[in-house]
Amino acid sequence: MKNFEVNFDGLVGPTHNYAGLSFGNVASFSNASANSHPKQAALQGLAKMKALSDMGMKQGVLAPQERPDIYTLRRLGFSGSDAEVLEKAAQKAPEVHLACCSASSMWTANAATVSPSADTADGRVHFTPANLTNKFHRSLEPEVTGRILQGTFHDSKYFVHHKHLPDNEHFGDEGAANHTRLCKDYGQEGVELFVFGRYAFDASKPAPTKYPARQTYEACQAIARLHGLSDDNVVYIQQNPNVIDQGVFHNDVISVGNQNVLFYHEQAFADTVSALDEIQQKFGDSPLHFIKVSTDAVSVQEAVKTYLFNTQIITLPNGEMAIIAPTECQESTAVSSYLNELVEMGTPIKQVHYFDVKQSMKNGGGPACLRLRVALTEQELQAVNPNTLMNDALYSKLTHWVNKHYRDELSLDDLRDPALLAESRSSLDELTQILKLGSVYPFQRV
Ligand code: SUG
Repeated sequence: MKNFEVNFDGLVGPTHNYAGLSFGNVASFSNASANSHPKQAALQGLAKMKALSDMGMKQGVLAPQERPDIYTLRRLGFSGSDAEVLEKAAQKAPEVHLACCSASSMWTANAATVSPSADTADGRVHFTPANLTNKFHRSLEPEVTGRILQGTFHDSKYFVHHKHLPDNEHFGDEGAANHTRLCKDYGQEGVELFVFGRYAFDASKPAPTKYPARQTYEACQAIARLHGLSDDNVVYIQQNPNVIDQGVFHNDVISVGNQNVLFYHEQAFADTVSALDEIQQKFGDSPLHFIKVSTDAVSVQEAVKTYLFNTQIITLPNGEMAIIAPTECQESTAVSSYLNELVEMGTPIKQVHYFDVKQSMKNGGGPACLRLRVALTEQELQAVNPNTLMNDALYSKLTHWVNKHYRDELSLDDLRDPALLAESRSSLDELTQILKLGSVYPFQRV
């Protein structure tokens, strides 16, 4: 039986903007208030999905969320018609208004943590949406994310959906951005790596001092319990607090794994030696490639700027691995020469492909942020909502849909325009019909 790793990319929503909402995320802060280009952003994302599908990869798409989030604004005391709610919020609480307009659900690496059926006690694929408690704008996502995931993976014979963890910083959970799975084959039992930034219940343990650690150890443990993972197949690793303080707000900004490869920066983890020992011991005898990038070759600062580790490592149908990198890596002399050497080093990684996802990168989201990995058996893949799987027809429908509905450019001031709310809702209504997701959005449920 064949097994696949399917990348489910987030479709960029119509309100894509730069509001400087993510303290600790260097790109988000440095591009705050710049005008954004939602149409270009969505088309860049679709081009990456189409290219991976053309390489013979299985590729899916996850719908964006409804923004502006009028329901949250009402919960926070703004009243009147939808247009009045929007205008009052923009005037009286501009930061809250901007947070409720973010298209941040595009980074589906933060949508959920997923454990494939080969790893779980009941032999089904488990999903837990991330609660994203550390950032207000992102904490608005998990409810609808859960519905979108259920609309995509709806057969309970194969798929189990958990509720997101309690909405509290003690259980701060950022989903697959801090989770990597190593395995021999996607369908075989793997070792799941849960990377966290701090211990919530023990303040004496090391933690970053400048920027927040978004993920806790306790959240990782809760996910492993919910998913029915065996302790023999799980490794908990603390991120190096110093790299969080240099802008590594998620582990996928400093390391990435695929099958028998772990690609990481030498400063990524708090205690690298014991982490790698435990991984090796739990992985068993077969070859495991730990590809370490030294600070001399690429500094942490350069890694954060170029997103060398926010690359996707994919296994092509011919068995070779390829790195899907942002063009920022190509533009850096240090990183591009490292990548040129990497493909000659004798590791399974043999190719590099560069993609322009600059609209997303300007908010700190690289190729790997834009996708949620779901390892599936052939039968499980058959059970996925087929309308969400990329092919020529879906690509052309979605590019047409973006061109029809999205604005070319948005300023932060445009986010108070009630016409944008109407455009956003009518486009999403049409999208749920294209993807046959059902009524997942609040405006469709009243
Ligand atoms: O959570 N940026 C996102 C980027 C998420 C990247 N994901 C992964 N590394 N997997 C974040 O910080 C910025 C929004 C703004 O500033 O407008 C933002 O939310």
